[in-house]
Amino acid sequence: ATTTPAKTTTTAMPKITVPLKTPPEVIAAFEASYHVLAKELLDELANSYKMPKEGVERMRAMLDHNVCGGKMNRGLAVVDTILILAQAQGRTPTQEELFRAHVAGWAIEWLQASFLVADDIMDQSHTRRGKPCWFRVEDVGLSAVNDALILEAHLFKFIKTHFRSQPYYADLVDLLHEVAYLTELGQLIDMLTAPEDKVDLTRFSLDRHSYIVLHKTAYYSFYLSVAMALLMAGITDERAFQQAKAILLPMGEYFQVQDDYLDAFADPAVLGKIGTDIEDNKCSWLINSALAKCSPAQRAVLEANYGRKDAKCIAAVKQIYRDLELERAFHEYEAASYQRIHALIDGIDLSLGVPKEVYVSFMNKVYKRSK
Ligand code: GPP
Ligand code: MG
Ligand code: MG
Ligand code: MG
Repeated sequence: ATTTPAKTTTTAMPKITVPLKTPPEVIAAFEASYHVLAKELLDELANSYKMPKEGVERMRAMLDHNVCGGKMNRGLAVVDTILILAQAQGRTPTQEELFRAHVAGWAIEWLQASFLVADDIMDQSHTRRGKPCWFRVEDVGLSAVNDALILEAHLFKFIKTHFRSQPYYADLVDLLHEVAYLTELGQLIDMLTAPEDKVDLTRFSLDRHSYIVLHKTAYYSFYLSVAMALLMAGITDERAFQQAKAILLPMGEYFQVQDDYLDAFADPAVLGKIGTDIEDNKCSWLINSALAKCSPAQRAVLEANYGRKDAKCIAAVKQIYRDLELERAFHEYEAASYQRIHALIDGIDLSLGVPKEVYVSFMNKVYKRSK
């Protein structure tokens, strides 16, 4: 009951079944590889870098706090894609291929950890994955800035260890650098559009929102997983990468709109983080939708209360969101996005060697999520 019916395609691809959820044994194997990579990094610190024991222990705590405990959608998407691509070729991946898929998946999870540690400082957030943000942990503080830099350095270390003998190693490293850069550009515009204590709602627009979410989220959260798997599967046709972007970037945009929606409307106990977009003056999907629908009087309330670190102001903005029925608007957007993305998937060129199931499986992970 956990599988979608296999779809028959017009080309001669073998039958592929996509589990609605990644099976628990696939998740357990992926998690086991985290411990392998963390141990490699920590052993190297002690042995090659002669780091004092105290430093190694601090690094271990930093990794456990920041890399673990997430949904692992991005990392598992690499594994799922490798499994589906192998199935399409009528074979099962070797143990080495599977382990390399894990390493590539953890590279994205490490990159994400690096971004989140930094993002939580910039957004002055409180909790993440049900725990205090790393910079709020006692004795961490702004040394978390260095930890964010270390997390990024780590992934290039273990990518080198496990991929340097592969013919696509340079392409893989280049892809990671490019996607990290795109994410940082998105974060720049996110921050620039949300100055503290300078609320100017005319700064916001859906165009600005699209630029931000495409860059800060869609590339690293969606395109990167599949692009890494394509490189690993030996797919070199540029059109396969363009096709992946054409589907996964809209999927990433949808995902960040969900993130913006959940920021104000989800239960923090379920979401694992407390929303800060209203007080942080963020160019969120919700404020843009509110501005498109509000009356002049409601706009005045938003002007007076948005971007202020005061519980009463936040409540006033949320009340306008409710009065404008933005929850309903979001659910309409969600249904329309689902249709649009499935239409994109249905239109793919199967001759490029990437079955639809790669994209269906990714969409299954995020559609109607509550955290
Ligand atoms: C999500 O923004 C985007 C990121 C976490 C990327 C950050 C990129 C850097 C280069 C630091 P968000 O602030 O809405 O995420 P969240 O809601 O999880 O805090
Ligand atoms: Mg944030
Ligand atoms: Mg942010
Ligand atoms: Mg957010």
